[in-house]
Amino acid sequence: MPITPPPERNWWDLPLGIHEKVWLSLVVVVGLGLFIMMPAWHVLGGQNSSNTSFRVAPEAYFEKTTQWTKGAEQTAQGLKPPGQDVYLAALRFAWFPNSVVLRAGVPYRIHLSSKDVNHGFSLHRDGEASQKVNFQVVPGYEYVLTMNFSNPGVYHIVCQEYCGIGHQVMVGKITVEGGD
Ligand SMILES: [Cu+2]
Repeated sequence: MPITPPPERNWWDLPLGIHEKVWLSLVVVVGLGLFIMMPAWHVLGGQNSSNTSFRVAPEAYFEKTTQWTKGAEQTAQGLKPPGQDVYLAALRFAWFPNSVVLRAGVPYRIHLSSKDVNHGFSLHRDGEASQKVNFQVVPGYEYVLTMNFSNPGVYHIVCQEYCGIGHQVMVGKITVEGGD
């Protein structure tokens, strides 16, 4: 790499060298490829998120979740939903309810909303470092995610958006039982 300027002062008027042309072409091709992948992956991607969302008053959503918990079956592992709808409310600094029990292979509609500030819904399977999903949970909006767990196990719900002094204790749990 040169550490002194070229002897000719107007070197920017000189024609491009072959190496510069090759590298610039590569940059354009890679940039275009990544740009095209954005809309293409929307159609071709196998793991696109499936959420719909609509406006809801935070108090109304919390009330709906409370009613839902009353209709769910209480087990040692958490609440078993009566149907395929699951309601989770995020609030400083907990998930309500904080543990639910689902079955593998069943498509559930997971409803999410926040009672107070912006939270994040992310899932981490027990013993695995990778994160499965990550969604914003904004107050005033109800999100409905269609989720079908293919693998039984324990999934930790971790708030992924810094929401205040107790953010680090804001965890919940989804226990997925075998689909046999
Ligand atoms: Cu939070």
